[in-house]
Amino acid sequence: MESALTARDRVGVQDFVLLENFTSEAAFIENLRKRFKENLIYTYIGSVLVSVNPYKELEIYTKNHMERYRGVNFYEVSPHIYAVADNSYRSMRSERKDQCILISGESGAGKTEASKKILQYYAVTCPASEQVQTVKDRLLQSNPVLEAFGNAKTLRNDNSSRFGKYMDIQFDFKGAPVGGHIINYLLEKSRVVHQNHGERNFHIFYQLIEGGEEDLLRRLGLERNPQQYQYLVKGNCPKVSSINDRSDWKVVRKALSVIGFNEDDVEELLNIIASVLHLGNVQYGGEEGNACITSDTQIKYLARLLGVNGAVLTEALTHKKIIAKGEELMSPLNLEQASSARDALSKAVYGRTFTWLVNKINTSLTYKVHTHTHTHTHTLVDGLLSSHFYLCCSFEQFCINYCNEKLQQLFIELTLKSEQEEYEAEGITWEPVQYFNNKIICDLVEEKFKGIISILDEECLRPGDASDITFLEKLEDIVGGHPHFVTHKLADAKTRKVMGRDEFRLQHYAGEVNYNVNGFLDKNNDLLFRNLKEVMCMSENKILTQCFDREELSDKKRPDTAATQFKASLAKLMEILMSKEPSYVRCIKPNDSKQAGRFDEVLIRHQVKYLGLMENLRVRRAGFAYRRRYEVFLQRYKSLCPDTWPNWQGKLSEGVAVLVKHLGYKPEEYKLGRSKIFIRFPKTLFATEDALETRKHSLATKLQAGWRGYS
Ligand code: AD9
Ligand code: MG
Repeated sequence: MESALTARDRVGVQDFVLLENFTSEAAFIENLRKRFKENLIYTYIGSVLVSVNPYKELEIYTKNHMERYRGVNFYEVSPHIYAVADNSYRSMRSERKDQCILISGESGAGKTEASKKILQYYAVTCPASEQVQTVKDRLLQSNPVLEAFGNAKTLRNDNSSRFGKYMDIQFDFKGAPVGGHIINYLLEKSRVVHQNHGERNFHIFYQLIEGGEEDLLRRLGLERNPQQYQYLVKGNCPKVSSINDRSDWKVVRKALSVIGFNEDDVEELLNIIASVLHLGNVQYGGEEGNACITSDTQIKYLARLLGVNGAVLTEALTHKKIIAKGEELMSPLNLEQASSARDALSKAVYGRTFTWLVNKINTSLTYKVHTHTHTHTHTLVDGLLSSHFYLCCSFEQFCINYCNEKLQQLFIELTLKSEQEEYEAEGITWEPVQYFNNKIICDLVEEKFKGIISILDEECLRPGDASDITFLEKLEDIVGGHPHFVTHKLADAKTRKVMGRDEFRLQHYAGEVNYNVNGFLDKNNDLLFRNLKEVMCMSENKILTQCFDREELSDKKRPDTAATQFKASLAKLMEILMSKEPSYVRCIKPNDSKQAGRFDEVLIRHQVKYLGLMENLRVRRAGFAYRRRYEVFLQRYKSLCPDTWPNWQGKLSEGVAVLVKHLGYKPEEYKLGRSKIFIRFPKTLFATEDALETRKHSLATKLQAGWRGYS
């Protein structure tokens, strides 16, 4: 039998708080490596779950595994995503408090897979009636649909979520899921019209082309060859070995009907998807710089599929409506303007259809209130975080990194808060922990009037010569003195070497990032020419009539900019999350080649840093490494003390006091709270674990000797 000591040597500790040298990043990574080698992909930091993507199927997600984690305390079984799901579910039921699970990590780290595992866990283990079964099915089936429309093959992940997702599940008083709600954030719309080399557009396009039935494709005017479509050829990557578009198409079609889409809905939806492909093939030519459309083939299809007038659409794709001296004039677009108007239309149509899709799924998940109205919600948040470590970032990454900062702030605040609350509840003196508060960076980005977003908005609204460069200059004027901000002009000689003149650099909590201001104004404006909007408002496509509201045309007020909308939705999200009890899953990607068994230390060290794991561990270890409820502690170790073994009769806390005295714990090594024992150093606990192991070993030897005696 392997002793506890050698087992620890081989597989590491299952909770980082038990690391002797808890401030050492090297020790942290070594522990992760040991466990990864043994296929132990999960490790805790207290109640935070750290997960390393194994890039292979592990036999740890069976129904048996689910059963094993049901109703069991965190530390009785090895770390698992099911333990987090189950604990969170039980807290919701017993404490009647809303819960949320925040899943973070860089692209390809396993966030989406983790959220699916949690959902499956609830689908299998929660009670179900017929009505509940429908909700469960719909919750599960919303995944393939959202992935078809919102995921794509990127260089980092063959199934990368190109949007952030917040998913609420409502449970009734019996603990059965009775409804749900999804909010989507920041769909990467630019992917619809452009993909980098080796990447693809959203899955749905390929699924439709590869899997769509003959007569469907005929109706949509599509050919069964993705290479025919301008919007699908940019990345030069029509096929991906890990993806079967044809069978995925079947899965998606089925999922749509489970969610409650009827044939009409599906037809209108596919009309739109096909229209985007036709739009991409609209080519411009023209004399004297004025754009005109070279062939009307696409316009014919577009007119039919979108239910719009072809001539009006043609005009809108080649002209811009301007109002001069109170009169409306059509001003011709040049080739470049026309192509970007066309692409803006494709992005708007796709983006709004995606939001429509989410709303439609939400309608199907809406909880129909019956006799009981008391529900608690459970939230899963996936995909809002991605890597900081791009050399140079764009507007989109700026938004994502801003979100990272906010979530980090929430994480630190809530971790500290829950530590503090636990100490108070247990009657133990709280020892304050020093930590870096990244509020200063959040303020730099979001503060009213003098934050980066406000400055950007102002430039977007300013008529005249506003440009990306004037935006950069404004930044220098207003936030130039901020300790976390620098530009080429303001930087010291060393930093200047690694910065372009059109960049600004933010010192994020996890490291420095350069942002190139190119495109910031356009992307933040996210404008669609008025006449294109008008055409869409006239569309007879039932989905588009919901996406393009005529009121938008009459409304004189400008819509909010992209960054301001995002800031508002983020503020709302933070408010929701603050009101819930959080659990965290921190996902780590072991290598950049999507390979099983490869542990790339440099890459992992980066992630440990930007996920703030060392900081998290420090906070968690500031007081006591280990804490356990009295009954759990006594149950596990009572055999080590004759006075508590086999059955302790008195109060649990007194039993534990007797037990630790017998084990020789020194007063500075532990504290007894109201319901828990707190142990300061891991070595104390290890000594007790080893004593337990030795006892089991000697019992087993005696038993064997006994049997031999009888045979
Ligand atoms: V992104 O930010 O959406 O680009 P995610 O969501 O973090 O990213 P995802 O969950 O999609 O990554 O995981 C990427 C791939 O890793 C999956 O398609 C699986 O092939 C693989 N993976 C992730 N987690 C597991 C796991 N627990 N077991 C086996 C896994 N494979
Ligand atoms: Mg994902």
